[in-house]
Amino acid sequence: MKLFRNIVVLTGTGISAESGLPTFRDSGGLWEGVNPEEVASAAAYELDPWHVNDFFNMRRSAAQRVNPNAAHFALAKLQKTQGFSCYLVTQNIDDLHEHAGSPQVHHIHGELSKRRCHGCGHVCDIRGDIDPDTACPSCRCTGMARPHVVLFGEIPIGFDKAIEITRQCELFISIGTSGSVYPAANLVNVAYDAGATTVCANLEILSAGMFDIHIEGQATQIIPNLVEEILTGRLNA
Ligand code: BV8
Ligand code: ZN
Repeated sequence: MKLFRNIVVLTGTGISAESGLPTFRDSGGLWEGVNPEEVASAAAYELDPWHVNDFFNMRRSAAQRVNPNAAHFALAKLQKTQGFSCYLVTQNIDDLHEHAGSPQVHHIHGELSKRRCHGCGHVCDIRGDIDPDTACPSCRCTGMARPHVVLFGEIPIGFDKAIEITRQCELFISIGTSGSVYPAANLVNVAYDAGATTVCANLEILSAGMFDIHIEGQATQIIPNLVEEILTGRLNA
């Protein structure tokens, strides 16, 4: 057993599934019957911005109707416990980690609760739908509002920083992600190559990536236990 104090956690949609938000690749997921390239790619946005906006308006309205679950709360507790450093990187665009009290959340794929001006890049908060006539508060132009979300083909937000912090961690935990999307899916390899212990906590066991430990199950069951093991130095690594 070992006490880990310098931790990086990467989450995916699986951690929000029990809050009622769909994942992408499970049955009934967001990509079932939808071609991601048509609603979540840079090319799709250039071709038909309002088709892309509609897709994320639907996602934003769903995300505003759900609450964080025990897994989100457990991670917030780990982050707030004296003596532990836990850097949270999420691929999720919902704000359930924030609502669970996480003091730091790095959204490498953006956030539904923010919109960006396609003209000047100004980012501001948004609650309801993005509509075509919304004027940018900075450059005042209309018809250029888009979700502040990283589409396929776009550059993840602050990824160099995520790599830098992952390189220095002792423990890397991947929660509720299929590891299908790059470069996020590479973070476990960065941690492994830097000598960290790597943990995959997921509903299904993944063959991808260099994981030392696999914990299979629903996030609300396995994550509170995992956090307790980390806090009490009982993680069997
Ligand atoms: C980039 C937007 C250059 C917001 C997302 C060919 C090969 C390799 C790579 C590529 C390629 N062709 C193109 C690429 C690059 C591409 C990519 O990786 N494509 C994939 C599909 C092959 N990547 C990009 O375009 C990225 N940009 O590469 O730019 C660059 C690179 C480096 C540095 C600078 C520039 C941009 C990627 C971002 C795309 N935007 N989302 C949104 O809609 O949310 S991706 C989207 O899918 C998510 O954000 C997330 O990142 C990704 C994966 O989703 P998951 O969260 O893992 O969800 P999934 O359904 O897949 O899995 C859920 C898991 O949870 C399952 O395993 C399930 O078992 C588990 N689960 C379910 N329930 C529970 C559970 N676990 C626990 N408890 C439960 N209850
Ligand atoms: Zn603007």
